[in-house]
Amino acid sequence: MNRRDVLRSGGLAAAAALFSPPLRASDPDPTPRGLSPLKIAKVRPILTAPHGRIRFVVVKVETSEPGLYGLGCATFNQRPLAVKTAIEEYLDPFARGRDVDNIEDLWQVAYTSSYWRNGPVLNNALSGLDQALWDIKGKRANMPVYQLLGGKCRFAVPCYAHSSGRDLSQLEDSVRRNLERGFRYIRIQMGGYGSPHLSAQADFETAGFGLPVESHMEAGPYLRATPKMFEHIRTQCGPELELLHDIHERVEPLAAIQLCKELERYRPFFVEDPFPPEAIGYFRLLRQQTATPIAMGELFNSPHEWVGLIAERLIDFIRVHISQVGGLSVARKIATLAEWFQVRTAWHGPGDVSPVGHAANAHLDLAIHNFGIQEAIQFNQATHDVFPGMPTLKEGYLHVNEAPGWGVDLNEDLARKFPLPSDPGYWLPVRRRDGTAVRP
Ligand code: GCO
Ligand code: MG
Repeated sequence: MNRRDVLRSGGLAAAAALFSPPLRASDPDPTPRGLSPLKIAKVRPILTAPHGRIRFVVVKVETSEPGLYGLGCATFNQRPLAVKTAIEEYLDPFARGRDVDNIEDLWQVAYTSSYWRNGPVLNNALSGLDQALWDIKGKRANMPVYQLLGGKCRFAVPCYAHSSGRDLSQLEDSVRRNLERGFRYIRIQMGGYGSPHLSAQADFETAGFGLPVESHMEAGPYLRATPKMFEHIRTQCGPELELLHDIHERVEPLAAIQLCKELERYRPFFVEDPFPPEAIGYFRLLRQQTATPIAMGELFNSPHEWVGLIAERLIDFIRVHISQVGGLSVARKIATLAEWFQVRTAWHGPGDVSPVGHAANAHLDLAIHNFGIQEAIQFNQATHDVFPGMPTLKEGYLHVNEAPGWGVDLNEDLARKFPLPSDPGYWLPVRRRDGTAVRP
């Protein structure tokens, strides 16, 4: 075939062949340059807290090539030292000497190396390793990770901002500020999850039950205030704005269903976490009664939690915390599964995901078709200094840079200047009036 025939037939592969003949197995050395065998030399946790009280855990994987390393997020704010131990005592000895290129194989064998699996501590450790290997692969390919995943489906990542206020006027001010900053998707809460300040009398406190730092929340005031909050913001800020809300599992399942039904008329973009993971059986009942779009999953650790919800179309947005499910390798499979069921993604992106984890969220967001929305945080300057190259938020969009891998580095000298807070980081209970603890 001559050049003109190739162009006429329109065969892209044939056209490419004119310029660069493909490698064949019979060629003397079919190994593409840049993929000479490389081994894992060390898997090391780095703990740092430049963003206030948030305890970042980042894994650094060093390789047998001096200076070539990768970073991964293993942040579990409530148990950082348990993750550190899992990495130092178990994952590092397990991974050393293995091939850096075979990410999927390494993930599979490390996953079952504890025999018992799918728990938050080990999943975070595994995510640190997994994401660091993707970072290394990007550096070896000289490409950002989103390119390895197939390239961009959008120019940048649309994000939602958080707005909160103790009363409606404070909340409205916060929404207006976010609109001015360029956000078009805004999560609205009345003074934190479940509006604890709306609940006046805490009999358990008077009785000396529990600890003074623990908070009180009654379901009634929250359930009455939330539709009014939507009504107010819709009326004052108009129909264009996309509104989101996080129930944060703080009410009984049927109360959550009633609330989702009431909110349907305000056309929320999504309502998040109506039930705790132990109550996922209620999603079927919820679905039968309302078309309010539902986001779920930040507390998930196991495929047993997300596979059925997706395959039965019981949720609209899957919002797992990528390090809690074991890393990028798992999240991209979840996204692929979800695509065929018209479930979109909304990866968990709060302050307690490290900048490396936010980069992983964003690279995946760029490359998948069924992206829905991304939760994002405006980190302080200290965090940007510790993690040079981290994604940046502009006009409601998250941008990654074009450097190979995640494009994020870690300044270890600076990271050491931000040690973890001295308290362990417990998730403190929220109690009902009589002291009963509410399960998040
Ligand atoms: C969200 C959340 C978080 C979690 C936190 C737990 O952003 O949707 O629910 O704020 O509560 O990440 O550590
Ligand atoms: Mg949430």
